[in-house]
Amino acid sequence: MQSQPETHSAPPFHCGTVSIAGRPNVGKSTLMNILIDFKLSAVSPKPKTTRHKILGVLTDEDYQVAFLDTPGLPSRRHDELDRRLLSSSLEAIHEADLVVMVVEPKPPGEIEHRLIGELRGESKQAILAINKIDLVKKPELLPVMEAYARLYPFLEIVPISAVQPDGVDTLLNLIVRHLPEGEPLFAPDDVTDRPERFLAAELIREQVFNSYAQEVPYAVAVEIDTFQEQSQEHGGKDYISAILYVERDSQKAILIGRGGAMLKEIGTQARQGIEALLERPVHLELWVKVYPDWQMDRAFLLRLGY
Ligand SMILES: Nc1nc2c(ncn2[C@@H]2O[C@H](COP(=O)(O)OP(=O)(O)O)[C@@H](O)[C@H]2O)c(=O)[nH]1
Ligand SMILES: [Mg+2]
Repeated sequence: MQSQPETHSAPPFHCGTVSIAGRPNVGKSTLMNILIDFKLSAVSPKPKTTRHKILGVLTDEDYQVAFLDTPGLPSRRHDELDRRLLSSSLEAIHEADLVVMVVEPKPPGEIEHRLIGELRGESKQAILAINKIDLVKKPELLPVMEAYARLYPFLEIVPISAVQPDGVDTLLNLIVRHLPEGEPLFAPDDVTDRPERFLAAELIREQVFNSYAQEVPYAVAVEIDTFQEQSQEHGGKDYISAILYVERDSQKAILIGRGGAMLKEIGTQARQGIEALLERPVHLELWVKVYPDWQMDRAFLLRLGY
């Protein structure tokens, strides 16, 4: 190819897929939401809130990053759902141009060793983000950074706090710097490839995770039954009806609450979240059904996009 005399040298455009990996509850979804500046991925104080590989796209003048939030590596593999969570997390690592491995400011444990094994297997380019540094004192960080540096040739090791947020801009700059040059894959306004009905179901599931104690959230699957935009029957609001599947009658009773109070509360919270997402008024109806062992039903899991 003949070299052209350059009159304007625009900075190169960096573009690529970045998988956010790590054990459950380290703050992967919180980090992705803050990075893309959009409340896309469900967040709760409980591990394994995320059940899908979720794409979040961030576009700027000279870069586009396609982040993949992942369920994270579970420590156990009991049922079909666990297996799917693990395989979609591993898939996301394989697909990525770059992996951001998120850890807590603690020495590496079994899951971290396993994850690094996966990275090593493919000689993956990876950045380590040590999250939740707001919870520890500075001197505690250094030995953690050293321990990780010994385990894998991370491109960068960046201490951050996704909630404050602190260090996230630095992290983003480093991510972009290490992405290949290339053309954008998504339109500038695209935030995700997930349809609105998926995001609505996730907002409902997030409320369940934030409103109930241990057992119930893990027993719940949410399916959007009807999604009618600007329904005439509902005064021009979007009409959404969703089914919350639980495994047992006892869970159904807990989910609904005395006189339906709990379900009503979840409905109100979720509706507000969905309205913020769609920027339209919404009429939301929630139904509860018992479906024993839905976590074992491969076809059902596929239907829900797991
Ligand atoms: N103190 C603190 N908490 C955080 C931070 N990042 C996330 N969290 C909390 O950790 C919990 C799990 O976060 P989430 O993003 O759902 O983790 P994920 O399972 O890795 O996606 C939530 O309660 C978050 O608010 C952080 O930087 N500092
Ligand atoms: Mg998550």
